[in-house]
Amino acid sequence: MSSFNKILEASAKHPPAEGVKYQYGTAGFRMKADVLDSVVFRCGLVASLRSRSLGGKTIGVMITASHNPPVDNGVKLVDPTGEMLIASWEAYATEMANAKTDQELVELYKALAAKNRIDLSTPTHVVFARDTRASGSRLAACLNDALVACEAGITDYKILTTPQLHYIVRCINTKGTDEEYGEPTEKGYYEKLSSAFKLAMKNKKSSGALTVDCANGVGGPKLLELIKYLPPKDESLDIKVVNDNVHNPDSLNVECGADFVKTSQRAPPSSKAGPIDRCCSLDGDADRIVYYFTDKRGVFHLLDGDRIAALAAAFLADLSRQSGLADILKIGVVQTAYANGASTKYIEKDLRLAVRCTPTGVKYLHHEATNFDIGVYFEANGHGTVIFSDYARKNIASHEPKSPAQQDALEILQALTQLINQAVGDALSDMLLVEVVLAHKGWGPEEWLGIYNDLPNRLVRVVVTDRNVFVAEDAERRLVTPKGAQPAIDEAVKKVRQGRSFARASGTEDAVRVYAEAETRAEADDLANKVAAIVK
Ligand code: 16G
Ligand code: ZN
Repeated sequence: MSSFNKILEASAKHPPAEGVKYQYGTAGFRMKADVLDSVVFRCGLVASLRSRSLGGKTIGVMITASHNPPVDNGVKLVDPTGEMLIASWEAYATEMANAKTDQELVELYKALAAKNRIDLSTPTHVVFARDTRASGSRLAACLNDALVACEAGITDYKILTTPQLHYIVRCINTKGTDEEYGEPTEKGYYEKLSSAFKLAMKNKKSSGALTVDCANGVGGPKLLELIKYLPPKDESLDIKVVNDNVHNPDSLNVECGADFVKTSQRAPPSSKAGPIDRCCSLDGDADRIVYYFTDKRGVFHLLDGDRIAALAAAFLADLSRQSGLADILKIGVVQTAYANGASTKYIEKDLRLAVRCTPTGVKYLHHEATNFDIGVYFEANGHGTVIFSDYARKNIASHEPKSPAQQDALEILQALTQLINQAVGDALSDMLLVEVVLAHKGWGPEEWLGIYNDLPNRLVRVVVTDRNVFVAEDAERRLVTPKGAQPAIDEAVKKVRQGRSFARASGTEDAVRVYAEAETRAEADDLANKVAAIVK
């Protein structure tokens, strides 16, 4: 049977749901799991084409819906560097997902191959994994059917965190090159992180335990595995794992996890942490993290992505100075418009580092961060990492220290280039990074909170008839249309002290989001409501 006929036959077993329009959004396809079979199947076809278009490089497919409810699922593709799929191929995935018939799908497959001059006999390799959702194994079987039909090389890594799959893709594609990233196995991932962590800690011991809320998702079992590779808790870092129940898939992201904590601005109700206890929460696929604690008066404090970026940037700037590399390494921080104005001010004025702003979505931040030698990027919601350029990596690896102090700082910096996931934001790697910084500074969460005072802010979700009329510019900080909206927002902003506000169409929901900050809580709330009324 020809390979086209095999695809036709296999596709017939995975018909699309009627009346559903699919779109590859900011983080892939994401919706109710029961309408995703055809989409995941078709993503298999796209992944194999993408792999063939790059001469057989390995492509990843991750089945997850991150912080969404348990009934949802999703699928996203990983490019050979371990970064997200390039935008032009997102459009192909959307086209394929919306093909009405099996025949139309095969015609599209052929057309894409022709358009990109893809030789369909090129060997191909697609690796995939899923989070702990109940629908994951069914969807993985759909993907597998597609890969078999188009004669792809397949490796099923079963259950992994999203960043682990990105790591594996990067390892496979760099194997045997100068850029070799690590062993393309889950064990290789733990070994790389734990040995880098040991080196970066330099025998420092963290003060007090760290409680990690794993959102009842894949981060739980994976963190428990990672802990086996870390130094004994009484010598280094004591991690208490909570919300790691993956046997009840219905508890995933429910009243716990990074999104719950960030959105509701409180600890998971199940939390047993005491005053000043350091806590953090991962999201459902462990690519996002936020820290928090409750002070002695019982007031909750969030240490979000902006704080992680500020902490990491401060530490990296110190290390590059202390190691004698400050003159040759350009360090910068990338944020989105959601970053609290106080964090931006702290980074620019106190740390004297460059700050860039991009539209929302990890791929934009990641791309912008590559313009620095050391690019720190975080969204306020906890997605982010630090990227070292080739130039930075080479200089950090080969620099000759001129004193024991320089040597010390250099060794930590070298370890950080290994500890921090270079492919994508990674909650487990980010957590170890934060722990290294806090241990070296001898800080607890209060000192970290004290680096700047957040401006009071408010986020409002506005349901509109058509979010597509909300076109933004200047990294989503200003609206081009509807006409008249931006001048009205400017007017409202002018009236409050330290005011800043913007409205942007969500990339994941049918809504417009309004953000406002100001000197006081009342002014921030008032400004958010005014801007919401303008866009409604
Ligand atoms: C997606 C993005 C996330 C962003 C969020 C914004 C990735 C992996 N995820 O979840 O970074 O913050 O969308 O959602 O890029 P919104 O457009 O609905 O506000
Ligand atoms: Zn996630």
